[in-house]
Amino acid sequence: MQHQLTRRHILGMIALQTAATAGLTRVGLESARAAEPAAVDNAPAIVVGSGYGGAVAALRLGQAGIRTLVLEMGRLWNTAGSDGKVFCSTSAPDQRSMWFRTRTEAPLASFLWLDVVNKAITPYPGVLDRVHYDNMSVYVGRGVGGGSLVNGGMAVTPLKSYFSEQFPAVDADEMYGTYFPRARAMLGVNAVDPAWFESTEWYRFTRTSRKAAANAGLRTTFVPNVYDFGHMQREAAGTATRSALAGEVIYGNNEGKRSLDKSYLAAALGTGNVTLHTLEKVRSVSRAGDGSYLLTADRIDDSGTVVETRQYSCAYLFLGGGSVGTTELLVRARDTGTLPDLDPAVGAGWGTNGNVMLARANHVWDTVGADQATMPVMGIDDWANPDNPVFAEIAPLPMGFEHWISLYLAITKNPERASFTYDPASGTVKLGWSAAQSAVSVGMARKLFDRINLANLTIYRHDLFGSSGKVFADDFTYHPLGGCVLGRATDGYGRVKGYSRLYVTDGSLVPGNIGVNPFVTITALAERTMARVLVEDTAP
Ligand code: FAE
Repeated sequence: MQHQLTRRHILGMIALQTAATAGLTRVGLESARAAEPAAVDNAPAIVVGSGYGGAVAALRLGQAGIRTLVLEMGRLWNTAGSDGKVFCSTSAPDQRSMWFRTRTEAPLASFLWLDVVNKAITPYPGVLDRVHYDNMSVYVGRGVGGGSLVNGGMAVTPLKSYFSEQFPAVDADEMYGTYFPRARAMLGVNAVDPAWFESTEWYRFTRTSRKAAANAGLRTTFVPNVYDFGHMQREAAGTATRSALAGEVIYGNNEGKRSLDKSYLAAALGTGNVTLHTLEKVRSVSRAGDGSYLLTADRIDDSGTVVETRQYSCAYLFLGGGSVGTTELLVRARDTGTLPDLDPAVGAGWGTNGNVMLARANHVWDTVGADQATMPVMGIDDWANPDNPVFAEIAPLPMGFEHWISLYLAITKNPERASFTYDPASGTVKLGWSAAQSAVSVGMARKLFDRINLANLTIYRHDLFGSSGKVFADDFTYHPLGGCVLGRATDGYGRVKGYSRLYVTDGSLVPGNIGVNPFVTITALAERTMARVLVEDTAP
């Protein structure tokens, strides 16, 4: 891994590890001595959520010497279960897999139309959640590290021209010169060794998809990742414990992946200024007469029972709950009157990054291999095609036997957007996404993959997304984006309109689509926000 660990990282990692071993739900630097930080009810700065946006905010606040409290609804994922592993495997999921479910809800629901994928589990604060709205569900990570715990690690920097199209008011030269490189370095982005890629059985599936794309005249491109490819090669050589080569990904990686608890969050804790409370869900935000923010948070136990409701206050509030987490909090605050001056643009501009999952059946001679690494390293890049811009990740489908399936997660340039609204009758926040809006993504994905099928004389698989024979999985997204769009619900730096000292730092800033997998963009934008805010806004 290119990234060098600093003393702060190491201290922070020890604190996280010791806190987990000691069963602490509050973590600070003192946790390195197995001491639980005292419960606090106020801090100069509070950060909600510990995904990419939250982790960047926590580190930069801590480095600036500002005492900061991070509130995360998920748990700390550093303790081994009875099987000696922190995370459960994808093929034999247990309670650790999903957030308070009695049955797993994996994206690929079936094989040969058979209901063989999902399993009964005990409700528990598991690491992957699927948040259901009408016509769309959103996969998110839950725990210290948010989405970094469950994602495929693809660390893609968007095309500069498309970034500028989506963020016309942001200085793209500064982003590509300063903040994208800063984000990549901090995240520990690295690339697969091309020679190893060409020769290893573990990426046969990718080479087969590359050939099929080339037969249709399409370009493929390598994409970097935050999984340590040195570790992966050692896994292949039998000198390291297998994780990416043992089918682990959506329910967490036990080895190899540089998730946020090993990068930004470890460094944040290492500053000594950051405390993290786990299993605490912020349910409302309001403002006191003196201008400070008041938060109400429910602390839950492993059964999901609320064991305590706590009040917090802070001068500076950073929202990093992710596109749906942050947007739901703010829509609720505006429409129930606790933050009535929020802009009407809060809740609007949400999209799925045009996500569609699909699979093709290859000819018998085009094998994909029984052995497949779970970290994607290549995409079909047809984004420059003005008639039908699509970037399709070549996704793994490790089943331990040859199945001749090529799986893809297509990112399409779907212009459709939806809004979140508060429903007073049910007290819930709803998303106005329609099936017709998903059909736009499907139309674009179909156009590209019809072309690939035609050139290769191959067909789609009809058996992987439930018993109905669905070919295009268009009812879920891995890439929720928008809801508090930069420059609309906020100013050009994520400062929320209508309120001072209130910031959004996560995926809700991105206007619905970014053309590639989004976490590098989210991280880089958060770096840009923090750099500006720490200089311009009065230090607490
Ligand atoms: P996120 O990482 O979701 O973090 C939000 C955090 O806030 C979570 O830990 C929540 O539990 C917590 N939270 C939310 N609400 C509250 C509340 N009210 N109180 C307390 N805590 C709260 O947000 N992206 C890529 O770039 N490359 C990939 O390869 C990739 N693969 C993916 C695969 C899967 C299966 C999934 C689900 C996603 C994938 N993504 C990928 C998307 C990526 O993980 C996602 O864009 C980022 O995690 C979003 O970062 P945020 O900071 O917005």
